[in-house]
Amino acid sequence: MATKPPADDPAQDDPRVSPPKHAAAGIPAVAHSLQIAQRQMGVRRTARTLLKVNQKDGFDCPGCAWPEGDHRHIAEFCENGAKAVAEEATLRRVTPDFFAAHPLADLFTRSGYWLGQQGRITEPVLLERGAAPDGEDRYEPVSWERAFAIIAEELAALDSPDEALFYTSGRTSNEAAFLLQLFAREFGTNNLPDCSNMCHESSGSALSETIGVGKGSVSLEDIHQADLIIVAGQNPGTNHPRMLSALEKAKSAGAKIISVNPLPEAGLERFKNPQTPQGMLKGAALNDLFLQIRIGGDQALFRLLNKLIIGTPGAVDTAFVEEHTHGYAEFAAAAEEADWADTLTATGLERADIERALDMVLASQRTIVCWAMGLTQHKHAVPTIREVVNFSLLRGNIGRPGAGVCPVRGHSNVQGDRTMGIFERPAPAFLDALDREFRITSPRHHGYDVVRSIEALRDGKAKVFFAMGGNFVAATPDTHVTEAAMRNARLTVQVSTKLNRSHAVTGRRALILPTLGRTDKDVQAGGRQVVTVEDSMGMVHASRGNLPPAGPHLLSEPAIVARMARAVLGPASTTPWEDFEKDYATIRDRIARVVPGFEDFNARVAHPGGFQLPHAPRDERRFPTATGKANFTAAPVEHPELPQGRLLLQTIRSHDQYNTTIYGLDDRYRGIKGGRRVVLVNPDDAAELGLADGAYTDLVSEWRDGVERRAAGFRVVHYPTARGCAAAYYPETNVLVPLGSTADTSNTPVSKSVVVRFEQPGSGERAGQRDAP
Ligand SMILES: Nc1nc2c(c(=O)[nH]1)N[C@H]1C(S)=C(S)[C@@H](COP(=O)(O)OP(=O)(O)OC[C@H]3O[C@@H](n4cnc5c(=O)[nH]c(N)nc54)[C@H](O)[C@@H]3O)O[C@H]1N2
Ligand SMILES: Nc1nc2c(c(=O)[nH]1)N[C@H]1C(S)=C(S)[C@@H](COP(=O)(O)OP(=O)(O)OC[C@H]3O[C@@H](n4cnc5c(=O)[nH]c(N)nc54)[C@H](O)[C@@H]3O)O[C@H]1N2
Ligand SMILES: [Mo]
Repeated sequence: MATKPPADDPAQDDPRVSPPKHAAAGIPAVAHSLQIAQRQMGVRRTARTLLKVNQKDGFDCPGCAWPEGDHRHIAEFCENGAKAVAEEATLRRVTPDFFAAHPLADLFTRSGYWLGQQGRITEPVLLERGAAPDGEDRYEPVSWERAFAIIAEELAALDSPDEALFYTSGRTSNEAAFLLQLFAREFGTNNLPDCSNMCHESSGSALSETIGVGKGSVSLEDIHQADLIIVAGQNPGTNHPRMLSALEKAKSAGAKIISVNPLPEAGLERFKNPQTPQGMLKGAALNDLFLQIRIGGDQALFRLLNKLIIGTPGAVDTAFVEEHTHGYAEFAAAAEEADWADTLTATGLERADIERALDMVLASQRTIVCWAMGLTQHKHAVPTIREVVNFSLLRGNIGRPGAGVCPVRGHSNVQGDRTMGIFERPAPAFLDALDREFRITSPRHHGYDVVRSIEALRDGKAKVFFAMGGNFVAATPDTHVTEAAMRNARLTVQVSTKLNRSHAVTGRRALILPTLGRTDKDVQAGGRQVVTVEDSMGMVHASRGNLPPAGPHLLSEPAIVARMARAVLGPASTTPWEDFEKDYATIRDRIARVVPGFEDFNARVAHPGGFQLPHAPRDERRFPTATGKANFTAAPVEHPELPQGRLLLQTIRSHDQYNTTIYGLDDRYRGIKGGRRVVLVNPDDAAELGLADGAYTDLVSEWRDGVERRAAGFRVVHYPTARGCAAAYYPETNVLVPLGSTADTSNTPVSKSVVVRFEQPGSGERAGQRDAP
């Protein structure tokens, strides 16, 4: 039967290991995604659903935030998009019977994979810890009315609105996000942490300060027109597969590609485009140069390149620098100090590699730098990205075709949620507009981000936690600290499509509120609704689900916020929450009046393909920064220090996962099958450390607070990563990331450079580990 979840919860530390692949996509990708899709939803629904992904009258893919482009193929194919859709459109269901059979203590022992495989949640449920006569805490059905009354009761009991936290994950539509932030501010808090705090916050911080807008400056067309594309700290073959088609197109127009990564990632080596017969069989090599950098070495690399550019006569675009930038002299003086020997140490690269990169940079008139978590999740992430901006400014590569900075976003609407005001440090101008429109008084003091939210829960300063999607407990650092913090809450509320670990670690009272996903048809009193999203390149477009919802009791995200708001704020609120729920166009009318760039929102989003938001640096070479110009910055160069006998661990995604959602236990491109508790180590480092391939080891993280953080029972895999570096999957390794280890300025957890030592597992044997810590 197509829809049965796996009965057992397999151990995840005994994979089959084969050499990594050198090409991505192709026939295995199609086969693998269809297999996963049909397992979840059968053959007919698979066909019906996958045909609607990213079509102009269909829904926005709940996978990544890569843009669609104007010429869509019928069923533009993306393996991981297909898996994301299958995961949501599954025919498996989690009903109240499931919760009766699986008390909290049982859910807690399950892996994230097993929990997710159970299917879509169909009814609201409530758990009251310690209330069951048999002593077994379990979720029980609760009416929506009662659920909202409980939220109202717990919020009313707080000493201050700042004791409540409203988390958002990046799948939430613009409409739901706008309502949630409005509700939070009307209630009286800016505590709006979101997944962005753990993701591209460093990009936002670096870009707003230097170019005046916290978003990337390129469109898909620019990618197609570039001479040189540098992909630094990103694994598009797995995480943004459709980006490979864009890179292929750029290449066929003559572009060169440099990838900067400690790992040789299959998609960048060779891409087999499933859209063309030729591509499917042979594929195209994408990479012209692979810089196998040491983790955390990027700032040093870009700084030296910048010095070399400045030292090359005629290489700096002096007209651009003079007219549009600020701080050049100071920056040039700092760059002058960059030193070959230090850079080679920091990067682990050869001099010849950097010289080749420089030649390609100087030969290019239009350069784009793309990046993702490999740059954002380090202590010095913000100065690293600022250095990328310096690099772009030097040759005038911002604000003209085929050039720019391109942080590639993660969740499909994470950028839109921020545009809608999901931010703990909102701009005063945004709050002024919100207040005028709704005749409210938003608080002006900043709220908590993700890390500060955990600290607040831990310290008893926050007592109600509400999550619009996501999996806060598993996605955040320092798992044991976070779990203890969560249990301190009086009430935790999870608005979710599927089960995850955050449902197994709860406050004293816990609600699970089941909601519609992207693929579900959304019908309200005012008729069939569409929602809107913004992709990584600032294109806003409509998304229309077409499947019957997972059950009759689900509410949409906007409906949940609207009803919660009415229950909590009562008649004192003059906001028309009921109208908002009935007809989302009325929400968009308000967005149009509050958020710049959304004028005439309803009319413009009705246009197939949507519209592009303005971006002053990209469109007019105008830089709305404090100096009124694009800012060069000259931070000291840093790179992680590594004591003897330790490696720098980065925590990454496998090919079969979407963040904490585990689709399967394989990482095909890296040659890992049937398990996730692996650690990838360079064979030379392994030899020095006495780590045989296939041996089991505990990972112990070392951090200045002296607390021991251990992830037990990982199988060692000898792998061609850069020297001094190791890699293992997230979220299994989040237990190793100290809560206090965050990026300067952005406060993003440092998930990509954790200093670890290796210890023999206590038992001397593998322990049959699942992924639950
Ligand atoms: N299928 C699928 N798609 C996804 C996701 C998913 O989990 N699954 N997640 C989505 C989300 S929310 C996000 S944010 C993105 C994440 O997309 P990515 O950022 O591609 O995801 P990661 O797996 O974290 O990979 C980080 C990459 O950076 C490299 N790296 C690590 N440290 C360094 C460094 O110091 N320097 C350099 N130059 N490189 C480094 C790693 O080797 C790896 O290739 O993908 C989105 N899309
Ligand atoms: N160690 C380490 N930690 C990391 C990272 C890392 O690279 N390393 N990456 C970080 C990054 S980049 C990110 S973005 C975060 C991700 O953090 P989150 O966004 O919190 O986590 P997800 O795993 O994406 O959330 C998955 C859950 O969202 C719910 N969901 C899915 N679709 C919907 C929907 O349409 N509506 C609602 N309401 N719920 C839905 C489902 O219940 C599902 O279980 O993790 C961060 N944590
Ligand atoms: Mo992300």
